[in-house]
Amino acid sequence: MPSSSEPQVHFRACTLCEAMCGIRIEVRDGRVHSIRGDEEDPFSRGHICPKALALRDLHEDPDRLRQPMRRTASGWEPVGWDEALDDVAHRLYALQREHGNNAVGVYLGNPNVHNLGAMMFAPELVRSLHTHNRFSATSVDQLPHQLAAYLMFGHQLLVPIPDIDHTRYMLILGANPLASNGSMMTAPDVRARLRAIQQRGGRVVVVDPRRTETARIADQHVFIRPGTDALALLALLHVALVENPPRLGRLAAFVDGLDVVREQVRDFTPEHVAPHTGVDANTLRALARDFLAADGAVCYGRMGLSTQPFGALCQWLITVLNVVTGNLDREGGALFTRPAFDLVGGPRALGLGRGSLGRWKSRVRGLPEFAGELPVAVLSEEILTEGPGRIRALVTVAGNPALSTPNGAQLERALERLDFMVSIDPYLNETTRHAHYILPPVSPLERGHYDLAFHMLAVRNTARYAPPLFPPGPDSLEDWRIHLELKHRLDMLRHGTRLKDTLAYHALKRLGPERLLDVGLRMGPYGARFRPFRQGLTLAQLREKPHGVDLGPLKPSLPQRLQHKDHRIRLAPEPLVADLRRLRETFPKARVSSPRDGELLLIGRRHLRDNNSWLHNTPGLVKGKPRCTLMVHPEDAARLGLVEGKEALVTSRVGHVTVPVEVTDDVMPGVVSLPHGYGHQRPGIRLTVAAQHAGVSINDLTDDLALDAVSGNAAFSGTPVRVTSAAVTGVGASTPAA
Ligand SMILES: Nc1nc2c(c(=O)[nH]1)N[C@H]1C(S)=C(S)[C@@H](COP(=O)(O)OP(=O)(O)OC[C@H]3O[C@@H](n4cnc5c(=O)[nH]c(N)nc54)[C@H](O)[C@@H]3O)O[C@H]1N2
Ligand SMILES: Nc1nc2c(c(=O)[nH]1)N[C@H]1C(S)=C(S)[C@@H](COP(=O)(O)OP(=O)(O)OC[C@H]3O[C@@H](n4cnc5c(=O)[nH]c(N)nc54)[C@H](O)[C@@H]3O)O[C@H]1N2
Ligand code: SF4
Ligand SMILES: [Mo]
Repeated sequence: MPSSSEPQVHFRACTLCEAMCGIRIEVRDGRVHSIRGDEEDPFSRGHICPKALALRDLHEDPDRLRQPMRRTASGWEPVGWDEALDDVAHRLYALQREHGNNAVGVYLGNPNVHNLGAMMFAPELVRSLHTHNRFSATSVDQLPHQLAAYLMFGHQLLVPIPDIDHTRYMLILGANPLASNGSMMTAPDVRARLRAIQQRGGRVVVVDPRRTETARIADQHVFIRPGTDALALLALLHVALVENPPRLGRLAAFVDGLDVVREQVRDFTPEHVAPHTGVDANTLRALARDFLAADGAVCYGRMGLSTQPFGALCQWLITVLNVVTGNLDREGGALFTRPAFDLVGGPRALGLGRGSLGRWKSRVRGLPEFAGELPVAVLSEEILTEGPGRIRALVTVAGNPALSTPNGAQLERALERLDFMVSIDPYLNETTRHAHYILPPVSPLERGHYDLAFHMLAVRNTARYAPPLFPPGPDSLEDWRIHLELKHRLDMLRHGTRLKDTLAYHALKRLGPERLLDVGLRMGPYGARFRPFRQGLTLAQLREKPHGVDLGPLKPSLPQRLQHKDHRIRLAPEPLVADLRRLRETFPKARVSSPRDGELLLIGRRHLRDNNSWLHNTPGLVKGKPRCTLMVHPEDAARLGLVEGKEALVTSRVGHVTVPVEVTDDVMPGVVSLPHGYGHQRPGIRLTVAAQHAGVSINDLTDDLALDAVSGNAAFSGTPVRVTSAAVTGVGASTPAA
């Protein structure tokens, strides 16, 4: 570890987004001097984005909490770890004894999946809470992908990944990888990879209600009305299956349900769906024709498709399109990964459950669990609605649901009603300000790192481990230690001191994430265990390869890789086929649905320099023009009297915000766009820089009642709103938060 004044160089992967770019950190005098792209990383080849430098800023941020904090009548006070952990465990357990285990809720946020220790130990903490009220950012994000994978392939993480490096036709719906750097598709330097498709004679097509950064470099951009993609996909399938013979190729031997799908798509002609989607029938036919003609085509859809009222249908139909055109499990289509630490096919104890559906239901709205979790959109009603089983205490782990979940303002009112709340988080922010305790982990540079999640989703098989760059402070704990310490205390309160719990605690503490990682690597597909006479992959080997190792391109792996017992693909899972009825009712043939008079449809957006809600405290990332603006089409602006740079009042069923207008024909007429992750004007937060770039929270407008009915995922896209000039109405404040 660096200590002398000699410059030292350290290699690791950036943990801020899914691209897992290799970075080269130069340390001088014990401080980060520079962060650059690692040219020798076989996967990212030197690529980084402006966010990488935030790793230094996070490490040095004076606002970052470095010891546990307790909220008192007179404000926050630091407190020792043992005292904090003991008190937290006691208070959680006391509430469970009095009101039942479900009185405690838990929410896991996105950064957990970028954290090796949290990936391994947060599930332990969650299990030790013995509650059905488990929530995570999954249900405001990729839940439809996981549900479709579970139903079709038998495992929630067996998600097909676009073979971006070999495809000749990439149809992208509701994703903006040039800003997001790719999602459910780990692909550092997406721009170069998309360009390469074009250079080898292929095409990139983007379907999006906004002409995004990605749409700008695509060969074709198609506007679509928010929330109607399932119809467009059905029309593509109509052309592929009804007007053409199916081309499953070798997949035909292990696909069930083709006839059901063909029957279902029969009436979804391009002509039928065109008035609803706003995409004309000729365009849809041309898309289908090009897709069918390409030697290696892939359809890929992300947030814009997952977070709409038919999110699960969208993700299902995307995969169906890839299957029936013979593009699943082939080079240039969509393939499954074969990661060194395999969360799907590896030993059960080290993997993630296959998934499950409807083992229990939420108390108030009766929504089914998926993979042990309930949709986070019900969290606030589960706190606010009286009666037995009400959530009275909450544990948040690396999450900011006040800004990241629908109707965040209502959730904040609910958080104030809790008897007890604890947050494992480095910041005093919009969510954690409601907690009684905040337990801060070490900085990202003070922990070892291996991407358990994103190697699962990467467009190439690689593996990389990095040890901590800086030794953790003397009185600081990594996330996993906080999880383990809390779990141990809860176990002891619940069961008394049992020998097996004590042994397990000490064993896990000694092993830590690194030793478990080593076991997983050895037992994985490249591991030493299966190759006794040859060298296989171990952690020790990875330690010697600081740039990571290349394990080759994605390869066909079916039917062996399928996780249903019969190793077959279920093309027409019952819950998804059944949901087509709701789609038909929502978009009847006879009548074209249009937004109610005067209503616009709100969609979100991401910017390269934002990272969900929590990177706005980094000066380098918030400088420049304010980015939290409402994009409005010129026709709508003129009709509504909205002026560039002037404030508009945006109102939805659940709240209102006031935000500057940006007039641009990059959005479709009838559609407005706000970024998510802003809204730092809340009192009591300790985010000095972010508070000066507060913006407003889109989730003060999004509706906790708007869900994808099958998956329970939040349906952010297409929130109906009214927009007026704030100058006219004279309203000047955004939705008051608790
Ligand atoms: N309207 C709308 N809402 C959205 C989205 C959208 O597109 N539109 N996107 C959704 C998506 S895709 C996601 S993933 C969610 C994200 O939702 P969340 O995960 O709830 O929110 P984040 O903004 O990622 O906040 C992460 C929190 O973790 C803390 N943190 C950061 N690093 C660490 C760490 O190493 N350890 C610990 N313990 N804490 C850490 C931060 O301080 C912050 O409080 O938001 C969703 N919300
Ligand atoms: N810079 C940056 N990078 C990030 C993040 C970040 O906050 N900032 N967040 C990370 C996370 S957690 C995630 S999950 C990923 C998300 O990665 P992406 O999904 O690629 O990111 P988004 O920008 O949300 O892209 C969604 C797109 O869907 C479009 N859209 C909205 N509604 C509809 C619709 O109804 N139909 C169609 N066809 N399109 C629609 C939007 O206009 C937008 O362009 O990004 C990750 N990377
Ligand atoms: S693209 Fe993502 S992983 Fe790469 S440097 Fe930027 S934030 Fe980090
Ligand atoms: Mo996400």
